[in-house]
Amino acid sequence: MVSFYKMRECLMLLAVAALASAADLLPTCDRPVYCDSALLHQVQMARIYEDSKTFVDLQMKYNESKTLNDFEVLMNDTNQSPSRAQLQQFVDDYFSSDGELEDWTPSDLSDNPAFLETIKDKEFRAFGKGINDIWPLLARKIKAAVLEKPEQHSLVPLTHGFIIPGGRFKEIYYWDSFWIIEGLLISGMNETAKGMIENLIELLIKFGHIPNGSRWYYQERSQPPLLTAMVAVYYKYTQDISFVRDNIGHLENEMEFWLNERSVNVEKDGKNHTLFRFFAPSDGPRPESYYEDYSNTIGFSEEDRNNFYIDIKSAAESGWDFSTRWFITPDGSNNGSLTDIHTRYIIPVDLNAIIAGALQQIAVFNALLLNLQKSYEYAALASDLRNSIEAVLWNKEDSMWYDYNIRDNSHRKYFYSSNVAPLWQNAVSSSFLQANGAKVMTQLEQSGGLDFPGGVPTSLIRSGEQWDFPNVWPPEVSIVVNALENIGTAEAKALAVEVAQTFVRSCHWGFQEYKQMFEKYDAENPGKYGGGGEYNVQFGFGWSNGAVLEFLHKYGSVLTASDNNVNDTTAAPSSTTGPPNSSA
Ligand SMILES: *[C@@H]1O[C@H](CO)[C@@H](O)[C@H](O)[C@H]1NC(C)=O
Ligand SMILES: *[C@@H]1O[C@H](CO)[C@@H](O)[C@H](O)[C@H]1NC(C)=O
Ligand SMILES: *[C@@H]1O[C@H](CO)[C@@H](O)[C@H](O)[C@H]1NC(C)=O
Ligand SMILES: *[C@@H]1O[C@H](CO)[C@@H](O)[C@H](O)[C@H]1NC(C)=O
Ligand SMILES: *[C@@H]1O[C@H](CO)[C@@H](O)[C@H](O)[C@H]1NC(C)=O
Ligand SMILES: *[C@@H]1O[C@H](CO)[C@@H](O)[C@H](O)[C@H]1NC(C)=O
Ligand SMILES: CC(=O)N[C@H]1CO[C@H](CO)[C@@H](O)[C@@H]1O
Repeated sequence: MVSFYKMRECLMLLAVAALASAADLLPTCDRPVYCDSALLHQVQMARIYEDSKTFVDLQMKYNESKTLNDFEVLMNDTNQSPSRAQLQQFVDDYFSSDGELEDWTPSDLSDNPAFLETIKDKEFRAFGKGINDIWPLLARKIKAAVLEKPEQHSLVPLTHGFIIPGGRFKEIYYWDSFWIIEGLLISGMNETAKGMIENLIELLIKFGHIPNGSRWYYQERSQPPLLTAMVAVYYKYTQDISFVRDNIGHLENEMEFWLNERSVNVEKDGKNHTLFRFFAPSDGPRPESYYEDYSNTIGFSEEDRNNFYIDIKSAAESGWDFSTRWFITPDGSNNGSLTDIHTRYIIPVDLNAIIAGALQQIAVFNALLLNLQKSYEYAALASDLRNSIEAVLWNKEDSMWYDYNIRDNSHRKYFYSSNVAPLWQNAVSSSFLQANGAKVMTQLEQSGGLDFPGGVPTSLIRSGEQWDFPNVWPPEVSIVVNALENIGTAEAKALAVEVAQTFVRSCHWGFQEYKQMFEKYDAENPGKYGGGGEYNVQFGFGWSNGAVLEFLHKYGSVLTASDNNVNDTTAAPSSTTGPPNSSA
């Protein structure tokens, strides 16, 4: 591991170059059919499918060179402008939607996992069982056909079976997997959880980083780097030290990627700091949202268009696709629209907290493995980053962390659920926590973000984007609850329980009403799903199941399905409770 200090000089030069120019960009991926070709452009712009992701998920019937060559013939025959019907015909002749994944029954699935016994409220116990019963509906493995001709698929083959988020997200996704894995471990499915982690490590080995999801067209984008946190939670449940020993090198490699490719120097109060941002510098629209990205840039200059594509992919890398968090208007505010997206100029609180947490965890793992020198080095890196987070992202007057705008060196003083991520990731020193923990809690209470009956929204801005008000995203509720918990005071713990209870009740109502778990919820309407953004709400849903199981497991002895149940934890399940009859 090269130290921050040795890297610093060179990184600053790189960062400045990257900020200055969008030249010399790589294509989105090494598979032209799926990422960078006239074929992709024509098919996506003709809107052969309503959802742009549908086309890039098809498999080729012939090899890549035949497919591209025959398409060129069609282009030549039609004076470079094939009709919609001709394109449809080509797609039908050259692609198939046979399906690349098949259902899979995890061998460690249990009908009645032990954690259910610890849930006092009977309705919630039934809810926990209902969610446990969803796992097999979301379990997939790769079909043998994909392994025979992997070059004819956008899907990247993986060795182990896995749990998908659900709906249009039918492959393995990176940060979703953190909450899925925690849920699996609570359900007693330690082998499935381990297989999920091993799959992500296969992707890391193949690409040098973990892409957004297991598709070639996600190649150049990663996601919030929670791999180390996944290994930590797996270790917590299994004490499987040999797994840690076998994989610690990969965890270190992932940190190297972020350090080399995603760090920037930030000068503040006469001091230089190395911090991290989301940044996916590659050419062209996102293949799976090609029509949307291309249409958004009509009328742009070439430079603005390239910058837009990079910032939109960088925002997708954040997991928050999309949100006012990434908008910078000419006056520097977040009150804009998608064309104001400037992700590269924003130093995000959550990303930096996650990396600080990972560096510290790698130090702990190395200590357990008796690699003391390495442990010491990583602890120093973690401490360095914690100090930078405090120096740059912490706002003393408001007692809160904020994303930082490096274009005009200012805090973005808005409520975002991600603001408290340093507490979640233990990315604060204990003296800092002592001095400020209670103040952060007060600030959070006064922000208004905890005042909604459907859970904690990601922001308080009704922008129409899916990572803004009124949407409640399950992983973010988990971040806020754990942040409160980690403040450590009795008041903060009580508030954590309250926030968890509001959210679990909301999901429970939704589950009773619709027999579904949603990918996102509505802060103002408990049990209803959220909307906005570029696709419809998805069912399933991996991280929602994980977050609810986390809360039922953590607080099962005190949570209640309704105020009436407070003194009657054996209340009969309401007549509408039942298993989900469908999913994904
Ligand atoms: C692709 O398929 C064509 C026709 O089936 C064949 O002639 C060609 O050799 C193949 N090319 C590659 C690179 O496999
Ligand atoms: C398409 O037309 C161009 C220009 O005439 C030619 O160079 C190219 O070989 C043609 N492509 C195919 C696949 O026939
Ligand atoms: C997973 O859990 C089972 C049952 O508790 C146990 O027998 C097994 O050893 C565990 N596997 C690992 C990798 O910890
Ligand atoms: C921070 O880095 C810049 C760019 O290398 C350098 O000019 C500046 O002197 C540094 N500031 C401090 C306080 O070290
Ligand atoms: C945001 O911009 C819109 C349209 O320009 C304006 O109506 C609204 O008042 C602005 N909101 C804030 C909070 O500044
Ligand atoms: C539950 O019991 C406590 C103590 O007996 C009582 O004060 C409270 O009103 C009861 N709550 C409900 C909802 O019945
Ligand atoms: C837009 C993008 O890059 N693709 C996906 C990355 O993964 C998340 C799921 O975590 C999706 O929401 C994005 O659409």
